[in-house]
Amino acid sequence: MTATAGTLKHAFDAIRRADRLLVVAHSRPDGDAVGSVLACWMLLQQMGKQAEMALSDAVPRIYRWLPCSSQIRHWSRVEGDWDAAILLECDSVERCGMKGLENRFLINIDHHFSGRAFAPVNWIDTGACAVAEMIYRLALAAEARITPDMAACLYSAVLTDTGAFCYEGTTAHTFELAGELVRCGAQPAAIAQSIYFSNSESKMLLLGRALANLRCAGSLCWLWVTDDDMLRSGAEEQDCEGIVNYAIGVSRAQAAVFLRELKDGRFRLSLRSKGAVNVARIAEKFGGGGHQNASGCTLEGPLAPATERILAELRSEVLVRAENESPPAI
Ligand SMILES: [Mn+2]
Repeated sequence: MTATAGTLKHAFDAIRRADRLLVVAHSRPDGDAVGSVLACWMLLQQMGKQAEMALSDAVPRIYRWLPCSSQIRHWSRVEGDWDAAILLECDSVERCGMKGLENRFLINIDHHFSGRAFAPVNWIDTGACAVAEMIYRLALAAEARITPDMAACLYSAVLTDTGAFCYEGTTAHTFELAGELVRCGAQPAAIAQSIYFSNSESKMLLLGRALANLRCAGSLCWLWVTDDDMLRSGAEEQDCEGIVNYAIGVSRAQAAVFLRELKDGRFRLSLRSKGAVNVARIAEKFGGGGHQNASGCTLEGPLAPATERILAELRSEVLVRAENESPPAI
């Protein structure tokens, strides 16, 4: 299933025609969203455009060192007059969490399986390892110079969106792209240090609480934190990033889920899987989205029925995959 609505050329032509462009990405931005918004904005500036970038949520702490990240506007409603708005990694206008985009000329650039051609211009490439790869290709099309700042933003996006080059879909091409970005000035060790070894104490305390809640049954592993856990460890939403990886890190785990209680009693879920087990499909069933091996969605509480609902879906997905594949050698 590859969405093929529009090509690089469509997106590039639309960008070329506009003078004033706004760049936005989805709410609760991840490394790909932040890095790609920044690199796209830098590219637009090189192209001589009047450009601004905005996100509905604050830039997570681990990405605030990225060049120019302090210039990202924090908006709940779009301000200003724009010829076009570039939406990165949004499967709908709503996904960016900002009002006031509905009647604007939109350019939709996405690499998710859940990507949809909702805008006048759509470029969806599910083969791209990160939306940053698409921004890189835009920069090549524009014959722009990949500056060290752009390279750092794009490299950080590729690094985080491939799970530090661990997820399915990481190919020789991914490393060629990463290599090119390093040649352009991205510094792998310094970037890894800033993203993976700069955690707050509150995040580590929260992780401890989550790990105390780790449960496994068959090839499923799950863990959770309540709002009380969040309060007691002094953690913020961004401190939940990556906790699910400890559950999928269990040897027998084929699929894993991390559940976080929200203030309104609902639960925010992060799903992970190994190999052919597809958690994007499950997240989409519940109104979320993402990639085959990494996705997210929100469920109604309380914890016990929410856990049962998601485990039932994961169990049947793992079973379907097991039936379609030859059994592993013992
Ligand atoms: Mn992405």
